[in-house]
Amino acid sequence: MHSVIQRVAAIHDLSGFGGGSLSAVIPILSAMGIQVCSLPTAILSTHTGGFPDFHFRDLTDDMRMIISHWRRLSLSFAGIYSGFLGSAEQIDIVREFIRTFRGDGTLVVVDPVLGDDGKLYNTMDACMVEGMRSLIASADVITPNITEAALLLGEPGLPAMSGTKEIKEWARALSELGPRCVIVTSVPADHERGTSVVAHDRETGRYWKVACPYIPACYPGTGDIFASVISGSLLQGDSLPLSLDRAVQFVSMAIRTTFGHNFPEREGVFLERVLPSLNAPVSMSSFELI
Ligand code: PXL
Repeated sequence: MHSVIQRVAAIHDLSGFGGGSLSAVIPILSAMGIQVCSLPTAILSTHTGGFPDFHFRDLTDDMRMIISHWRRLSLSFAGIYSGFLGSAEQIDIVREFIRTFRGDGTLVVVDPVLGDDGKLYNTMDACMVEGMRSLIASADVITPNITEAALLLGEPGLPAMSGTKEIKEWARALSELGPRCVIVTSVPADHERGTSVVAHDRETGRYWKVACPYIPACYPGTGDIFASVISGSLLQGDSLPLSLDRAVQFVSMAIRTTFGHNFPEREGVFLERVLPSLNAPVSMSSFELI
């Protein structure tokens, strides 16, 4: 089984409407030929960004039961990939899950979902930030956006530019908290508009950057889409910079496909329209060493 298909434990919430979380993780990894075993952290009617009266059911107790069944089944995983967690207690559960199920060569990706645009998400607080800071110590790869990077480092503000000494410093400081690879998204670009993704691999000592094309829109769920493509790409054996390229190109295409239709941003991107492109080679590589 193991050599025929790779299996990933996906520890994320399930939001019914608005895209993101498991609604993105499952189709993306499936399209990349990876089997997804869902360990849901919460069930929501929608994501928390833009729908004020969303329904939220915490699944902390169910997670324990699911994990205990998986232990009895002696499941093993090529990857463990966590995202939005519903409570501080869940952080301890995920840490223990990693300790139990990590085998030789298991890739552990933690997307430290906490906030965006300089603010914490609705359901997050200082306790979740502290817990997430300790959880990333168990990860091989983390994918914070610039806001989450600042929160994890206890930095009061966001840096004004990428490619600078400061963002490299941040990536290095985050990797010193535990993960070998740090991938920071939504980094402000050195020119007026646009953002970039900056990554650091502690083992090679290298820093990479991929510029993201500018579009005047901000769709929820794109962070989950990005981290899912990174996870699938690394599991497929792509290098770190090629995985960055693949994820940036896929998210950009998803945003562009949606943007022309002028739908409300809170409804997310038309993921289904672009999923087939995950099986195409990276069209033009644009990563650079910084
Ligand atoms: O995209 C991260 C995310 C995941 N899950 C839920 C969210 C968000 C961001 O708002 O609300 C429920």
